Amino acid sequence: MKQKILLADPLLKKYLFLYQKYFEVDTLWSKKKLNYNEYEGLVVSGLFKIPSNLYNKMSKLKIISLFSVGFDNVNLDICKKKNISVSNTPKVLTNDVADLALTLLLSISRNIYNAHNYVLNNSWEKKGPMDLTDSVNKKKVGIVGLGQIGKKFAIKAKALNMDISYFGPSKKNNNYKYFKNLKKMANYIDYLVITCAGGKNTHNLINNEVLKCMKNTSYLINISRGTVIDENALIYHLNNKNIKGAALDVFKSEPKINYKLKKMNNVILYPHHASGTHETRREMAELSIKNLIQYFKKGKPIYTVL
Ligand code: 8YV
Repeated sequence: MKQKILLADPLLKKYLFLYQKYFEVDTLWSKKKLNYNEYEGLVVSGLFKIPSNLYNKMSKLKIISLFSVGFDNVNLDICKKKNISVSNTPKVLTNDVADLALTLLLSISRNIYNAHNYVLNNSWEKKGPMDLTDSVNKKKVGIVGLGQIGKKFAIKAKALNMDISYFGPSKKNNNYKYFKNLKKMANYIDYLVITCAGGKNTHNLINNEVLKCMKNTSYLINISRGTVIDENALIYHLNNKNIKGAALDVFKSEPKINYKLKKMNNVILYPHHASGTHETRREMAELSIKNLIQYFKKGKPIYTVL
């Protein structure tokens, strides 16, 4: 008999047919009245904030299979108490997320968004050449959190002849420059690239004190979680041109974005879509299914968060 699982958010709609091959599936977005006590598995994306009453409503829940590598949207304390296993989808998204970090870095440096508009609104014809942009060649990039995505990003940035440094809890076995002190790194680099995990350990890690140390020629790129940055402090420093620009894939209260960010021309905004390619999302769906299958067979998913 197939296990009953619940898919939580419409982001998973496209892959419903894949889950249906192996499980009896209901979806939170259907109009159908659901009996929450039936489901043994719950699948959520990294964007889905699990309401706390859902843990209680789902009395048979055995596993939360994340359609993401990040798991800051899951209350691990409750899961531990209720003996709910939690799995995620690392590795399959690493390349695309690192690529997006690089895309944002290059786009903000070469002023792609304003350049595109410069052509569209005929400024090129009327005013002549646009303002010069910034080269990334030989520039210093500081990575906050050298995990799988940070490491992959470093390799790609190195290929652009960038000088790599990183900040994290411990020095790793590589040739990159290590900073134990984030403020010192913020002061040293031309690009601060945030790739660390979200959650309470990194909440507002990039605060006013860190931002104050950045140079007025430097840029900030965030593909981690909006919670890692004190967004009001960032807006203040961007407005005052203490930082040259920011390119952001994630936001504090996404998908609602602080209106002040929308008014700035020294930012590039991306809708939390770093893993949003056909290829990677398909692999994430397949891996989240494999996690469920292995859990139901062997009591342990392939990638265990808890
Ligand atoms: C997705 C993510 O955008 O993996 C993560 O942690 O945030 C992203 O891959 C998100 O999970 C959509 O499902």
